[in-house]
Amino acid sequence: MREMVVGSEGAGREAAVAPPPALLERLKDYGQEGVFALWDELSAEERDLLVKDIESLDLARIDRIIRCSLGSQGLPVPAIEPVPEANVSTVEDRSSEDRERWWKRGLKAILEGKLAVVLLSGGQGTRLGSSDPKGCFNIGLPSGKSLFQLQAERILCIQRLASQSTEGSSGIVPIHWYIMTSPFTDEATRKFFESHKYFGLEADQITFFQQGTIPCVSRDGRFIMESPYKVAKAPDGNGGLYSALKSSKLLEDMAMRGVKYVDCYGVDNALVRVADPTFLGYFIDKGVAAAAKVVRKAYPQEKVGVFVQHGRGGPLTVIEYSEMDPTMACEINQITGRLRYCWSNVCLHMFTLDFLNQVANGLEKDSIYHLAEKKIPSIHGFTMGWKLEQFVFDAFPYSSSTALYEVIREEEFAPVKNANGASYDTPDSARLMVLRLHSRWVVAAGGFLTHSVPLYLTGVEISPLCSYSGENLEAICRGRTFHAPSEITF
Ligand code: UD2
Repeated sequence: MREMVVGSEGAGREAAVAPPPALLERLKDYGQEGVFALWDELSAEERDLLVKDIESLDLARIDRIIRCSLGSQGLPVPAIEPVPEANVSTVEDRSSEDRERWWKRGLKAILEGKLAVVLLSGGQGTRLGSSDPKGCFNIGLPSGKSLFQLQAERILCIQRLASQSTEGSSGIVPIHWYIMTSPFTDEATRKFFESHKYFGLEADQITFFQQGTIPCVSRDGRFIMESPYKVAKAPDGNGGLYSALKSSKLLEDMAMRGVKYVDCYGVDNALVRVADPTFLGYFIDKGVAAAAKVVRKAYPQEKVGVFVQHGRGGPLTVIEYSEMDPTMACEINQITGRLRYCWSNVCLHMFTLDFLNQVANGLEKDSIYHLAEKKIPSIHGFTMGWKLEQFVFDAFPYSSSTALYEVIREEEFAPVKNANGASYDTPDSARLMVLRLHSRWVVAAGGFLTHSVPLYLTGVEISPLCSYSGENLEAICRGRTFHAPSEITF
């Protein structure tokens, strides 16, 4: 690093400015002084950008996270057990009376304004091969609707059903929709909603907020430089939700609106039942702090987390597919013949607002982040390094009581993860799941289908504005014939 230039020979030249000493000292405290390695080659403007970038970082917190996360590698994993069957409400356990009761109870709570919805939409659509936010993606349904539009219209439908569920109700009570974005998805997401006039929702019933980002680090914990004057950063995982809700004071916003329950889900599921009254009614009935919808795992290597219990009687949590021991994933329950760890996380969660407040403070102190080894774009080309993430299901161990609610995969879980051409979780596979489910609804309501290609390759789509989960279709379908592929709407 060049010393300060003095004397006549330096008069005409730009004085070589050293990095701010105090900032340099702080970086040395954390072993991150390497960010200034190219200082001498930077222009004055670039130096200013670099200093501002470093000053935007909470160095003490990031250092604690890096040390705790890298330090926890290889530590013994606490003993885990499969989830006790008593914690799971299975489809076969529940009667139609249960479902009816929960449906009505959920609609009542929604009409009372007690439910808010949180959409996790900060992920980048890397695997999908799209640079747009995943919610913008059109999976090729006859209507051409995006995932965002399908989800917005399901909210509209539930608002209508809630207002109709009580005699003399005072009309539509908007469900507030909090949409978490990241720096990669925020602008495009807001523009997409604005250009589609919020899909019929009120603009003021939607709140966009950004999750945090965190530096990417080399294997030995050093910041990776994206450019000579910028630290490489990545979103802090969908578990960044909790600190984002806290820092943006949205938990207070929810309390001010009278919210008691929060439905939290991932955007990339074409069959997601947003603001599901039955799930809400079940959740209220159980009186627990946290709940999740689960499906039976299809096969050991399926890319889903699985719920486990930390030791007998311990709290429930999820082991992500990327952190699951392959041998453990294949273990079979000798009595049932099913996978021992069979209850899959499908990113469909329900929390009480009280619990979210508890987690938002607890997780802040929890500095162990998940490490994902990725190729990070850097000044040295693509560099293998770590992205540090928190997962939304890291909250479950904070819950003294977690209930799991089995749903049928073909009705509620159609992941959109990979570009068409991949063997699973593609827009094509998700589209077919939607068309097959809705075709079954039409037939169940007395309708008939004709099709010019084999039925297993097509079907009809029912607009969420007509029906949320197959209800109220008799009047539209009975005795009528529909040609697949087509959309049935009002
Ligand atoms: C998620 C679940 C996995 C399983 C699978 C089913 C987590 C951590 N893992 O795996 O257990 O349920 O889905 O499809 O939930 N997101 C953000 N910010 C981020 C990263 C992700 O908002 O920083 C959102 C993302 O937009 C999506 C959801 O979280 O809505 C799932 O994220 P993902 O695609 O990274 O998770 P995936 O598919 O690896």
